[in-house]
Formats: sequence, C-alpha cells, structure tokens
Amino acid sequence: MQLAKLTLKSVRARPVVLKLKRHVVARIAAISDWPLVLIDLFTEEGIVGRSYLEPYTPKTMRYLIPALHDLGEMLKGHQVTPAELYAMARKSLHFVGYQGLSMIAVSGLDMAAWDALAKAAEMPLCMLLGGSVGPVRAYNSNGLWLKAPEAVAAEAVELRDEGGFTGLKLRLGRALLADDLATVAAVRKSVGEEMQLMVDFNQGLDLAEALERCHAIDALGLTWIEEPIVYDNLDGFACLAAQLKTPIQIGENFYGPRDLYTALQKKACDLVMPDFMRIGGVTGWLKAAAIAGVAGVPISTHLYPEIAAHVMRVTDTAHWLEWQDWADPVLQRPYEIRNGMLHIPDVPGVGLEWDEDAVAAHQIEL
Ligand code: SMN
Ligand code: MG
Repeated sequence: MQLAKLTLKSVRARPVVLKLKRHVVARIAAISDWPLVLIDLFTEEGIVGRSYLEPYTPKTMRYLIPALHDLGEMLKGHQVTPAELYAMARKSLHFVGYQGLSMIAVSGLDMAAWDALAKAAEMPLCMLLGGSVGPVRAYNSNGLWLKAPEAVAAEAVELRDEGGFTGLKLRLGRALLADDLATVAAVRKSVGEEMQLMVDFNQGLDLAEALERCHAIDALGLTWIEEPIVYDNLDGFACLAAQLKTPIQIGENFYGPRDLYTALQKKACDLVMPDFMRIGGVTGWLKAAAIAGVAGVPISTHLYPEIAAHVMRVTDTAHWLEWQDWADPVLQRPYEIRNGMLHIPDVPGVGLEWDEDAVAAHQIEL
C-alpha cells in the first residue's frame, strides 16, 4: 500500500458551545458553557482531517478562528506533511510570539493534519506513529469541582462507575483548608483505599498558602498535587517539589516542548501533563514526550482524550490519560471507556467525525 500524497486545500473552523453536565467550579473560574472550535482540513484528494480546540471561553474563538483560517490560506497548496506545516505555521507567527493563541492555532492545525495523513495511510493514528491499537489507562476528570464534601463524595462514586475507573481527580482550593481536608476524607471513604486520587488546585494559591495546604495533604497518599500556584512561577514550584513527598504535577500550561524542558531543568515538578492545544498538537507532543522520556519523568495528558489515546500508545513514560467526555455531544462515535481504560477505535485517523445535526444545534455566531 502506498501512502497517498495529500495537498492542503482549505481549513474550516467552526465555533460551537456545549452545556457542561457538571459545571467547572475552580478557585480561579467557573464555567458552564464549553467552547469548541471544530476544525476540518480539506485536501485536494478529498480526505478531510479533523481536530478540535477547547479554548475555555467562547470569546476566545473570535480571535482563534480567523487565525486558523489565515494559516489555511497561507498553507494552501502545500503537501500535508505535519512536521513541516507545524514549522511553517510557527514561523509565520514568529514576530507575534510563539506562545499563547499563536501556539493554540498551530496545534489545532497540526492535529487535523495528522488525522488527514493517518486517514490517507488507512490506519489509526497510533499505528502511523509506530504503535498499535490498544487500551490506555485513564482517570476520570469529569467532575469533583469545589462543592460540599458530601456532594463530592457521592459524585466520586458516580464517576468511578462511569467506566470502572481506578483513578479520579478532585479539585481543591476551598475558602477553608478544613473543607478541602474533609472533602478528601469523604471521597476516600466513598470510593475506598484502592482508588488513585489526584488533586488539582487550578493555580489558585499563593506560595505561602500552597506550602501550608500541600503539607497538610502530604500524608494522604495522593497520586499527585497539581498546579497549586500560578503556572509560570517555576521557582515556586521548585520550592514545593523539594519539600513535598507527594509528586508535584504541572504542564497543562506548557506552551511548546521547551517549556517542559525548562520546567525539568528547574526541578519544578515530578510529573508533567501537557495539553494538546498548548504543547503543539501531535508534533509538539512527540517532541515533549521525548524530553520527558529521556529524563525518566512520567507524562500524562490534559484534555483532548481522543488524540491523547493515540500518542500515549507511543509514549515511553506514559502515565495517565485524563478522561473528559465534554466533546462527546458533537461526535458521531464517542470513544469507549471500559475497566478504566480508553479504547481507541480501529478506524483510519483519530476517529473524530462530527455529528452534523449536533453541530448545527450548537454552532454560535461570533
Ligand atoms: C481543568 C480542565 C478543564 C477546565 C478547567 C480546568 C483542569 C484539569 O485544570 O487539569 O483538568
Ligand atoms: Mg489542571
């Protein structure tokens, strides 16, 4: 079989907003409406590559969508060679800056390009990357926001039973430390000692408060403590990582592989968890995962569970996949979870196809 050459014809990006079943309630923000940018990368050969971006606030789509369309215009006529498209797209935004929305737009384009290429190769993306189709261990991150301890404990049982999960992530950072402690205790009681529990402060604390709170939970056997302080305070993270025995987890705010490299050099964390729209899509992930791999640092994924499952199959130090079903309402075939594992469908590409009726129902005017 020969891998057909593909030529980029155009890029279409559409804004949709979905209602979250369980609202995000974190120290730093509350979210009830979840924005998705649906990307279709059309080729002259008729193959369509698909990806989505989750930019947190619907307004952001006003800037992101024109940027994606501009990249499509610029790259029109170019062969769909993801590593080259990634480099060209980044360079075109060099003077604006490599981070922020520039990287987010490049990441969306990159993921759609890889999907197109895998479809042309008639194999699941994980196989094109040199791996095999198989299960990927996931924790459920669909809820457990800042609610009363008893409500969180009851929801933990619900989330465990959504797919036989062996790991759950709860959010901390309530006004009173005592309420955070009561929540962890209540969840332990409801789901048992065997369950792996991750906690995420969503950058909500200052360093002094983080030291106090992290020490207070350090003996609870938690799998990791995520982002207790603002994401770019690497010196602060290094201070926390040096003092605590629970692993410190960061990475959802790494913009590109070099941020991961810098964090490891500064000993700012024990674990890393890049996000696909910030690390640079599949291309950025592969570069970042190589750095984590040679450093021997376990790497987990942030959001984007479908693309995450494929790359985790070829990631040396693969740790946990973050499961969130938030894009499911616009997918023709949501991924399956069984026994705490995410199952990659054995279809060409990533396996993302839009349910166009659902898209029409949720598309918004910007
Ligand atoms: C998160 C994810 C999605 C929305 C808000 C916060 C969180 C995580 O940081 O790690 O899941
Ligand atoms: Mg987080």
